[in-house]
Amino acid sequence: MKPVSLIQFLIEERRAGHINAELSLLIEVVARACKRIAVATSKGALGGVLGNAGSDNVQGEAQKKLDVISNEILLEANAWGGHLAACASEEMEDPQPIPDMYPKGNHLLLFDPLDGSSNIDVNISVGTIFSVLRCPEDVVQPKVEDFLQPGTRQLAAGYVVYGPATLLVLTFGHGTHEFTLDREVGSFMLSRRDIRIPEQTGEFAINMSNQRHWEAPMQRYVSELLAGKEGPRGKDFNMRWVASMVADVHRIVTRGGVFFYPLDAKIRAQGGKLRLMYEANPMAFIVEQAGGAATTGRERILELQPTGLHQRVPVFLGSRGEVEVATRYHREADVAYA
Ligand code: P6P
Repeated sequence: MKPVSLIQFLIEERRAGHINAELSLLIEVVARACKRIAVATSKGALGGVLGNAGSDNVQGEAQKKLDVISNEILLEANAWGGHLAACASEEMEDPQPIPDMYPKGNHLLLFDPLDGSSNIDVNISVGTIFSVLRCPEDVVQPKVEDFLQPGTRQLAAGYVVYGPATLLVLTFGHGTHEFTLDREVGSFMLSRRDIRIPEQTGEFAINMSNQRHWEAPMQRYVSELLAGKEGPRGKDFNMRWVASMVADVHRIVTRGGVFFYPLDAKIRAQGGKLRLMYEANPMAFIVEQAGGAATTGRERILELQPTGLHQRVPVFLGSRGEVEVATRYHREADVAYA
C-alpha cells in the first residue's frame, strides 16, 4: 500500500469534514516546528543546549535551555500563518497573542514545548504535547478565560516523542493515529491508523517513591498489583516509570498499560503534579480516542471545567479496565469516609 504522508492524511481529514483548512495548516505548522525541536534535542552536548537556562518557569521549575528554545521555535513558527489567535505554554505565565502585524485565526494553541526535559541531560526520550481549542467568537485579544474550556472542546490534540524515532501521535476526535518521521525525506509518514489501547493490561506506571504520601485507595490499588498472582488480582504486574509523560503515555498507546500521577500529601496544595490544559487534557483526548480512559481518580479529565491556565490535576490514564478499577477504589473510599 502506498505510504500516506501527514499532508495527505490532513487532506483526507478535510475531505471527510473532520477538520477545516485553518486547522489543517495549524497541524502542519506544529509538526514542522517539532521537526526543528527534534534537530535541536538530537545535538546533545554538541549543540551547547544541555543544562539549565538559568531561569525558572511559571511553575517555579528550573528551565532547561531546550525548554526555552523549544518554546521559541513553536511561538515563531505559529506567529505569521493566520491560523491562530493566541498561544499558551507551560513556559509562559500568560497567553501570547499573535503579533498585530500578522492576521489572526480562529484557534488557540496550548503546549508543553518539551515535556520531561529533566531527562534531556541523561539522553532519555522527551516530547512536545499540544492541544487546540476554538477561539471564542468575536474575541480578538484572547485572555486567560478564553482558554479555560473543558477538554471535551478540544478540536485536536497530539504529542511528538523525540526518541530513537521521532513520532507524532494525533487525534481530531476521529481516532488516534501515529506518524513516523522519515528523516531522509523530512516527512511524517502514517505508521498506525486508528490505534486501539488494549482494555486490560499487566503493566503500570507510577513513581513508587511517593508511595508513603498516597491516599488510602491508591495505596490499596498499588499494593494489590504488587501482590501479583497470589494477591486479589490473581496475576502478576510489571512496572515502568520513565518520568517523561510523553514516553510513558506513548508506551501505553503502543502496547497498553496504565499511568498514574495521583494526588499525594506533598502536592495536595497544588492539586496534583501534571497540568490540565496542556498535559492531562491532550493526553486524555488521545487516549480516549484510542479506546482508553482518563480520570483524576474521581472524575473524567475531559469534563473538568478549568479554573486556571496552569492548573494541576491528578492523572489516571490508559487501559480502560485498570483506570476503572483504580477510579472505583477512590470513589468507594470517598463514600466510605463521606
Ligand atoms: P516525577 C516531567 O517533569 C513530568 O512533568 C512528566 O513528564 C512526568 O510524567 C512527571 O513530571 C515525572 O514526575 O515526580 O516522577 O519526577
